[in-house]
Order: sequence, then C-alpha cells, then structure tokens
Amino acid sequence: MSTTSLTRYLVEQQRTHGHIPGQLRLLIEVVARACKRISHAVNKGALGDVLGSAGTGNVQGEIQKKLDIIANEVLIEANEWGGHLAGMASEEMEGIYVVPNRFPKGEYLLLFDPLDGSSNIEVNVSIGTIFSVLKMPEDDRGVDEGDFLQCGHKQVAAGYCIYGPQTTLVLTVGDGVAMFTLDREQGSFVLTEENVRIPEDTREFAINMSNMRHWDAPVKRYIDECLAGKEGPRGKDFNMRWVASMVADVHRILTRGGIFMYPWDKREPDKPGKLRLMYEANPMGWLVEQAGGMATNGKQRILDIQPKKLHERVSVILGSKNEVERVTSYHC
Ligand code: AHM
Ligand code: MG
Repeated sequence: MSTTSLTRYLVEQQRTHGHIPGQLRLLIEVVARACKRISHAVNKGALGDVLGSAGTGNVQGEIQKKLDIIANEVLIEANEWGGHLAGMASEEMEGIYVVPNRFPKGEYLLLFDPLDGSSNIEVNVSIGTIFSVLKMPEDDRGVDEGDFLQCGHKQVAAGYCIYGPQTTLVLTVGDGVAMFTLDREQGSFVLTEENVRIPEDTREFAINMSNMRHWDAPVKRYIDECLAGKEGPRGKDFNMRWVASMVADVHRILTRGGIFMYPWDKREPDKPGKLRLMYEANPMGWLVEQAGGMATNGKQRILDIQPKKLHERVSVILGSKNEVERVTSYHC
C-alpha cells in the first residue's frame, strides 16, 4: 500500500529530478486542492443543489450547468491569490482572467476545462477537471491573450482529476504519468500508480458512432475495418466503449489501452473539430505521449499545433501508438 502523498511526490520531483521549480509545485498543489472541493460538490449531487442548468451559455454557445460555473469559480478562487500565476483561461470564460493587482503575480499561466463531460452530471457518470500549465513568455510586461497561444509541447504540467467511483488525479510534469487516488479520510491524494504505460496495440476504440455519416473518408475506413472484425483486413475483433466524458475515455486508455477519436466532421466544415485544443487536446495529448501513446489531429502531432485563438477547436485521435499511427497514415 503506497504512502507517498502528492506533496511528497512533487517535492521529490523538485529535489531529485529537477523537473519542477518550487512555484510550479505550489501551483499543482493548489489545483489539486481545488479539485478536492469540486469532487466534494460533485459527490453531493442533488443534496447540494448543484445539479441542473445555470440558465446561461458559454462562449461556445453551450448551455452551462450549475456545476460548470461552480467548478470554474472554485479554480479561480483557489489559484488567484497564491502568487504563482499571471493569468488563467477557461473553457467557460470568454476572455483570459488576469490575476488582480491586489495579489502578487507569478510566472505561470493556468488553463482549464473546469468540468469536462458535464452532459453526464445528472446521470451520475464520471466527469472531470482538465488542466494545463504554461510559462509566461520571458520579458513579458503584462499578461494578454497572446501569451497563452503556445504549442502544447511547451506545457510544463498537465493533468486531470476524474470524479468517478474514486476521485483520481492524473499528472505529468514531463517525467512520465502518475496517478493519485483521493483518500477521503485523510483528505489527501496518495500515489497509486507510477510510470503509467499505454499498450502499443489495442482492440478497443472510442468514438461517437452516431456521427458516422458525417465523418471524413480516413476515419470511416479505419472504423469500418475495426467493425469487420476477424474476417476483415485487421484479422481481429474490436470492442467499442464511449462514455462521452473525455476524462473517463482517456482514463480508460491510460489504464488499459485503446484509441479515442473525436474527428472533424462534415456537419460544420469550418470547425476543425469539437474538442478544444488548449483545455482538452493539449493536456490529454501530453499525458498520452508521456505514457508511450500518440496524439494527432489526423495529420499532425497535437502538441505541435500553433494555436491561433484561445478557444480553438481541433480534431483529436489519441491512445495506443500503433492504432493512432494507422489512422494518421490513412489521412496522408
Ligand atoms: P464539454 O467540455 O462541454 O463537456 O464537451 C466535451 C465532451 C467530451 O468530454 C466528450 O468526449 C464529448 O464532449 C462528448 O461528445 P458527444 O456529446 O458528441 O458524445
Ligand atoms: Mg470539455
């Protein structure tokens, strides 16, 4: 039974491996603390009057749930005063959040999807918080939106916290992927998995099949071949899983392998996909790569995409390396 707390893991990363400066360590601890509070609110459900729609819309035109807003506020309140951040950006806010002048400013930028998979809140299915940390560009005098528009390979920390049967924080600081389970009695995250590895091959795919008629030819070809099973060109049967919570689908892939896809489709030809590059694809892409998997948009490594705007969307194909390589090769 592991006794290594998140705090100890981070101190050791700082001390021994030199992966994280002290300010970044504190930042991650504060994010983890905020996730504990969100987990608490999620668990209360109907008893805490946190379910249902908030009656507002976000910048993407999606209806916000009460928990979307609560989680967003918890993350901002927890992080704004610590002195380690210059600004924040969230899927639920139109513009960036600059740390108010009454607080000291730090050198990091925090980006998050406060409650991913929020369509699953009422049905009691796993949801989560996804986060990504960037460094402010050097010699920058004041934070603006342009400072956030950095490629995913510049992330200095990324992770998610899944609120499911267990609350688990999954983290990378560029030294592999570690998982920490929330011990509710102790109130702390405890290391329960280190050096997470995604098997290179899989027989499990995750995609919203109801969109099949809108897909592009390469994705259709890949899924058709999976569905053809043993008798088809792949010579093996595939299984399908789709939770419709990216955190839950990615968590399964980090746990036992698989491929996840949310591809561009013909319904909205001008939108490059549904998922957001900065709050979803980049942090998940880095985690998957750190666990030996691969993440592309069909044509390019996700982490090499230069973002042009904060709420940019992207096609996402990630998971077991050999399968992601195959779908990507079908696009060439
Ligand atoms: P959200 O951030 O508004 O919750 O939307 C993102 C979610 C992902 O978690 C999930 O993979 C996808 O949307 C589900 O989409 P669909 O409703 O097409 O199944
Ligand atoms: Mg989301």
